[in-house]
Amino acid sequence: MVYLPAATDWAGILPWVSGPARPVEIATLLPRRAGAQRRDPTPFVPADAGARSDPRSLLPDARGMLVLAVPFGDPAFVPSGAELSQSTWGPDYHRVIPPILGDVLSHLVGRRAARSAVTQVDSGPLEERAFALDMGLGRLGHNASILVGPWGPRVFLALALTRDPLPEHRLVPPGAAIFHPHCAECGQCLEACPTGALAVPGRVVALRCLSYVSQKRGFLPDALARRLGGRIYGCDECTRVCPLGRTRGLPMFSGRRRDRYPDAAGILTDGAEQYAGLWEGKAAAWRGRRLLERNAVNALGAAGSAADVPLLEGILSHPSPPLRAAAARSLGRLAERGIPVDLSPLRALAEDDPEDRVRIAAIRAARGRVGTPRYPSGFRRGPTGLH
Ligand code: B12
Ligand code: SF4
Ligand code: SF4
Repeated sequence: MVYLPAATDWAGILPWVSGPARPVEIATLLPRRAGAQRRDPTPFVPADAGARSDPRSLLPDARGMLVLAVPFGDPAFVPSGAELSQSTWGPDYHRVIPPILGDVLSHLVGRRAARSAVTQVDSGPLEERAFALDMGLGRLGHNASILVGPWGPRVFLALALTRDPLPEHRLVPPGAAIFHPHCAECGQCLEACPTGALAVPGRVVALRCLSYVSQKRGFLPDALARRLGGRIYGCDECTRVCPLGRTRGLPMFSGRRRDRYPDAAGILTDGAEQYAGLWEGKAAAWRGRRLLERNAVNALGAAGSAADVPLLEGILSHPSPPLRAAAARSLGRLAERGIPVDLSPLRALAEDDPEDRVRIAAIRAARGRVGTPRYPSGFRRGPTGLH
């Protein structure tokens, strides 16, 4: 059963801040960003820094802003096998948090003002972490997330813009250091990152981040496929290790069995109706079934067993080249793990497949050189100047 507190209780149990809706000074946070954005573009971020930093790009007559942190996940959970990011556990947060924002606003400024508010939850132009920082909700972590109270990085950020001013309410005093003070002597997230994507504390190299890799359609980059391992969607490594995230999230986002132990083979074999029953309305499904299938094929190589070999062999003739390449790689990985695999279909694929990238994956798999990691994990510590 989902625990839903009465409307006015949300404001009592969730951390929030409010104040005037002024453009946020992300220049201090994004000094070297213009160049980095060119080198490291993702389709999920608008290029225009002005639109990301000015609330008027979402609501032209905005005067007040509320920023809410909604805790998710379970710090005690240790993943094994196929894995779904805790940020996708439960109902899709993009869909269920806006009404919660409305409830908190109703409590603060009344129903009428709440009804005319405009909300953004990981779905609009505004740079949510920058507003959360500026409004005093939390501090920036070396893992590039905003750390809030006993949940640390395990919070969704959500914004609401109002046409009326909101009273100023901060949790972190103005002028406090940007980084959380604990980060200076911790660094666990930097060391845990499987791809070295956190080469500079507080900044993610998006194209190397497994969360991004898991959401990008098409071929899995060869050098990152092995690092992606059993991940079906997202990556929790730099969130999971953070010692500041020690408290469970809201019950609705704390994970039922099917979230905690996703069925990778099921993603590939379920009929349309069964798939829809399990995945429709889930945050992890926003990029479509084909993407989850590709990641599931990859996950079977890392976490599957001999029972998965026939399924993977069947996928070698799938019409989707990224799936064929992933299947070849996964069969190679199972062989590497000592599971009996007939390598002749891989050799045939290496000869006959019309796609270069499939042939290359098959050649490497048949030779036992699957996705040799190019990126080192771990990190070299250096000064950031922001403490
Ligand atoms: C695009 C995006 C991604 C991309 C790119 C990440 C990235 N580089 O920002 C990918 C797919 C990789 C991603 C991954 C994840 N994301 Co994301 N993502 C976003 C999104 C949609 C936009 C962020 C953005 O504009 N990035 C581009 C630029 C501006 O980012 P940046 O270069 O890293 O710059 C920021 C900081 O690094 C820092 N910074 C910049 N320059 C410098 C320089 C120095 C010296 C320092 C110290 C800092 C610094 O300040 C900047 C402003 O915040 C936001 C939602 C939103 N609309 O804001 C969610 C959001 C940031 N993601 C979120 C989450 C939960 C995740 C994941 C944990 C999901 C998962 N488990 O798989 C991972 C975590 C990866 C990580 N360690 O940050 C949450 C973070 C919540 C929180 N507590 O902070 C957000 C806010 C969504 C939400 N509403 O809850 N994400
Ligand atoms: S790869 Fe994983 S651990 Fe590294 S920054 Fe991305 S989400 Fe964090
Ligand atoms: S793991 Fe450590 S260094 Fe990383 S964000 Fe958490 S407290 Fe900071």
